[in-house]
Amino acid sequence: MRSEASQPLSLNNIRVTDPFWAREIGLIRQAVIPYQWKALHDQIPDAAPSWWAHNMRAAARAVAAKKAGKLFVPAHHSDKIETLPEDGKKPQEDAFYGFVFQDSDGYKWLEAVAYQLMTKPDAALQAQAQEAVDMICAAQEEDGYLDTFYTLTDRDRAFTNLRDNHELYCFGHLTEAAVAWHQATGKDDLLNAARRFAECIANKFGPDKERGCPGHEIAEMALMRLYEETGEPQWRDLAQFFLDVRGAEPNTFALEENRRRAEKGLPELPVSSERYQYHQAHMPVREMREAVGHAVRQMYLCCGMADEARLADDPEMLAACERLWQSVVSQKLYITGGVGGTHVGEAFSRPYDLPADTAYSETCAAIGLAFFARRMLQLKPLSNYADVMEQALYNTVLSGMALDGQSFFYVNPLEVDPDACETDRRLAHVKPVRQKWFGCACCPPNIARIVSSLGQYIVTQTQDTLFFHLYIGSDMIVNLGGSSVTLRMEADLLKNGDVHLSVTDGEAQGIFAFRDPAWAGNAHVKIPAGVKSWSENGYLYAKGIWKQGDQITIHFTMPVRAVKANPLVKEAMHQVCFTRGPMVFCAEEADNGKHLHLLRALPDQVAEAREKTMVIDGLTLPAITLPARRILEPGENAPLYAPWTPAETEDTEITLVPYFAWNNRGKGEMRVWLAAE
Ligand code: FUB
Ligand code: ZN
Repeated sequence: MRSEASQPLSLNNIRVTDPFWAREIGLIRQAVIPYQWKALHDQIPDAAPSWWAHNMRAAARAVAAKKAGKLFVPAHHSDKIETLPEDGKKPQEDAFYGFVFQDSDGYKWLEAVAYQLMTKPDAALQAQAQEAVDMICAAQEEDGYLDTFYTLTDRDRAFTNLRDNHELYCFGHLTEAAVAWHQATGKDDLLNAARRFAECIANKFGPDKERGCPGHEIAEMALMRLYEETGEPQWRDLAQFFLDVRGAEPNTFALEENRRRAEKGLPELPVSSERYQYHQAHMPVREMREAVGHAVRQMYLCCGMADEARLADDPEMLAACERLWQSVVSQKLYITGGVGGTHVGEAFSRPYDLPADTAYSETCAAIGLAFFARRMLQLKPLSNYADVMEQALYNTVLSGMALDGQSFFYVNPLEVDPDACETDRRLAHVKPVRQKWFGCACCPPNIARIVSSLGQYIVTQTQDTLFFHLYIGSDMIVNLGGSSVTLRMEADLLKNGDVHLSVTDGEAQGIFAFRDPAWAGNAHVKIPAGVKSWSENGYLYAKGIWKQGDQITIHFTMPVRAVKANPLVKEAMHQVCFTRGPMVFCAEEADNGKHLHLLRALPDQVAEAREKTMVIDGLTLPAITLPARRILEPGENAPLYAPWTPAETEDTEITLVPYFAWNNRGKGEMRVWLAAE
């Protein structure tokens, strides 16, 4: 273990009280979790089916039949599955439906529930989650294998297509849920199921066994977590094996593909790694420099790598993580904290290719970036990691869910014209309104789990230092240098940059380190007399003996900022975006009329910006108004082209709302980047 690494607090020891975020966490508990439970059971009218409960129950019946020595005849072969029953047909009871990774949706739901239970016990919710746990355990095969797709189609073909068929991905999500459930309830039913599946995997893959690695990463970080929870080193070893075999020659995905081709009498393909960028298997991970391929996969891989860097104190892996981080934040990050510039492969595009209207920016990818950032913070407290984590959380992660928690975005563009989305197939991936559910529903339960575990992103600690990464109001119990203190942080960044920390109980000696956010103007800090303070890597450190009644106040000024992109971002050339604190603001048709591209913002007059509030869906949110100009709309008979003349404009005012809150007032245009005068 890297000696100076910090750890998040257990969710038992931190309670979010922030006016905005406490509402979000409550919304997940009261509205989103019940809604998603229904979705997993296909009980949301007019929504895409989930098949989760169907597949789990069907797999449990198959497993029971096999245990009883009965012949189980699959309804489909694994090479030919149906995502939907044929038109008008009832689903077959013992058939698998949906994407191969459908199991993971319920695992994420369960993980979210576990975090909620840690924050606040709830017998009814726990009983519902227990039902899910029992369903999952019943679907586990005798040898520990647990993946309903293969159980219901063709178990003999398990582990033959790690590249595409996601059984290690489902294992990863199962394990994440199992650890959270164990921490929340002390129960080891699901943890044992995860362990048994892990054993089944470890019996097959490893340094002296078959070579192979996950086609969609997450097992790496999940195994590291299983190791941290159980102390059983074989799980860290398996994670390390998966990391090191990835991209090594001969490429394991190519080998398995050739085995499948041979069965069909097809010629072999080259076994080199070059063509596996999408899966981040194009080179050994320790050599990676650029974030490429499927964005969620890349982010989850980075998490596993960062865990390895921390848990094995592996400097080579840390250096690779730092390079990948730089690649993302200096060339491939949307201002909204999203990643993944192209829908082709749901992937990172080339450097600086960050289109606004065709953006992919999958909600899960922003969540993955926040996971990665927290892990980098654990390794080294540099404020840039927290800045980006905050940027992802306050913007793209939140925009993935409606303010009422009943509909979701998978893709998070920075510019939307509903007419274009509905008529132009190049924009088929961009939905102008949030959806009730998705055939591929990875994002909604991912939002539920990250928001429910928000407490783990606010602070991390070493033995003697508590790092305040996010200014989100919360109460916490912390052990510093062997003594326990209770702290209350009050903050509400939706309103202003005032942060107030008080020691409400106990006494301890140690250091508090406060991040100086990139968005802050000036910081005015008041610390008790006699406390030594200094600044380092974007954190203000304060060392002293902290006792009940001690107070620290920080006032960060939070001006409205006009922001431009690096000129190499072609899509944002001559455009400006307005931000305040961690929030990116956008213009919506509801406030500014149609044809938002005709607006000309005036970045030089940003000092004229007026902050106000606006009630959207019953929630009071910050808004900004700014002086602007608007190009006059051409008359009906205006020619398509005409000799150049300066555009005719009129003075106007634009109103901007937080990006996360867009599309909560019906369908309409939206723009983050506005043409700059
Ligand atoms: O493949 C599993 C999940 O489905 C990915 O993370 C998402 O991008 C979606 O493709
Ligand atoms: Zn997703």
